[in-house]
Amino acid sequence: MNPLTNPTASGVDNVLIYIFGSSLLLLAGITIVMIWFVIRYRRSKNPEPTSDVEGNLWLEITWTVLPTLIVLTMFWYGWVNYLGLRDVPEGAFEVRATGRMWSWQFEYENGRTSSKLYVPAGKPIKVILNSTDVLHSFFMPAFRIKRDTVPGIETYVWFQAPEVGSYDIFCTEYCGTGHADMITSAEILSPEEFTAWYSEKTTAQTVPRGRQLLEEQGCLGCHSFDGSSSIAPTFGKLKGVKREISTEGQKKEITIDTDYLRRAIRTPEVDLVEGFPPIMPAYGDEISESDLDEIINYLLEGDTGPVLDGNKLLEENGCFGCHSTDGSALVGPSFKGLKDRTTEVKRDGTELQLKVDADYLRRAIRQPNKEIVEDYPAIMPAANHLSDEEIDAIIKTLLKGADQQ
Ligand code: HEC
Ligand code: HEC
Ligand SMILES: [Cu+2]
Repeated sequence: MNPLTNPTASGVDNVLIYIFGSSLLLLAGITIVMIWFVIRYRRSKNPEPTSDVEGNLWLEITWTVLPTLIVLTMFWYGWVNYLGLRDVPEGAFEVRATGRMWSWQFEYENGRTSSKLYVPAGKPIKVILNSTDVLHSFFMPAFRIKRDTVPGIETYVWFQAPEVGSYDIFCTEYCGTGHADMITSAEILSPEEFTAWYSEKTTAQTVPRGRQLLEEQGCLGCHSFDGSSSIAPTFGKLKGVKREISTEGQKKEITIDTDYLRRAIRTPEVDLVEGFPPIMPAYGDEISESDLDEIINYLLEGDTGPVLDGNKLLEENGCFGCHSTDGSALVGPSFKGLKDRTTEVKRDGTELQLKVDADYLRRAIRQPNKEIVEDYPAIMPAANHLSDEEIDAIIKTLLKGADQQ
């Protein structure tokens, strides 16, 4: 197959042009003959009938057989191209698309998930369709493919993008309040870009914030984690580590804790680590208090590897389809200010006032229909596919304040 074509679109377009074109020709032909007859045989010109034709067998056969053939070719051409839409070329790359109220989720063979469809250009793509709740319909206008997704039934579409680009994906089956939000895109990447994207660990994993700050603030210009820099003390798991320091010329041994690290960063000239020159600049306003806490935590605990990014998890799992971060109520309550909220819920018909904490949030996500928030419908889907670590990361983010990009 030529990678520079859009096979599904050209197939559908050709059928459309053929049917529309032949209809147009017939319309024009019949209209012209009709007008000509009206003028040529009008009564004022021919007061008396000029001929009395009984019939014409050959003419009748022609005008029966010819239109039948035209209609049959329309059917044939349409059928062949329909089969083209259903026959997925061999070696197609498979992606599962799940429709749910009110977002699409894409899942790849290696387990990666995303809220946009990422695929390589020039390769046939098979999209396996499913729905978790109600009828949705997967529609990619640029590729002329559209198919309903039905809970419990697996269907599919396929397409091939000739080149790199971004194309709309819609839901075209009215599925409730948030129907219009079920818009996303297919991001067609070059094969190299796609391979890179596909082999990234998972989008929900990121470098911890503390590590990012150390890099952004230039701390790693002097400090290292592996002892490779001798200008400044090596970072690592610093919690409980003993230090020889001198404060105003007085030597003493201390155990590293939060307060010590805070002083070491805000006022490095106060406590000097033995054996190092007093060259560390003091960091004031450029590091906010909350960023400083992140740095300190990171230094105390050391590098524990990539962490799960709660915001990305919320995004990828379609939580933002029903929950806002700006205080506005969508289908569900807003995530804004969750931490300081007392929420009114109904449990087994009894009304309760609950303080929002990690335990409550865990229940709200794992078993959303046990405690229903007042004034909201009990339609939140249980997030059964999320691991405990993922739920923990989400809860942490919700308590800190989720932030939808
Ligand atoms: C210009 C080089 C330089 C830069 C940039 C620098 N440091 Fe330092 N840092 C030092 C030196 C030298 C010491 C040891 C002397 C002292 O205590 O001031 C030190 C000490 C420390 C200590 C105490 C470490 C221990 O093991 O007791 C901490 C914590 C620290 N730095 C954090 C930071 C952070 C966080 C940043 C970035 C915001 C940073 N440093 C940027 C040079 C630097
Ligand atoms: C189909 C819409 C929908 C989706 C998708 C959805 N929720 Fe909800 N959520 C709701 C509704 C409606 C409520 C309120 C009724 C209830 O408690 O079940 C709710 C309640 C909550 C609450 C309790 C809020 C409070 O103010 O007490 C939390 C926490 C929550 N959802 C988190 C999530 C997370 C995390 C996800 C993604 C994994 C998610 N939701 C996905 C609709 C949704
Ligand atoms: Cu839908």
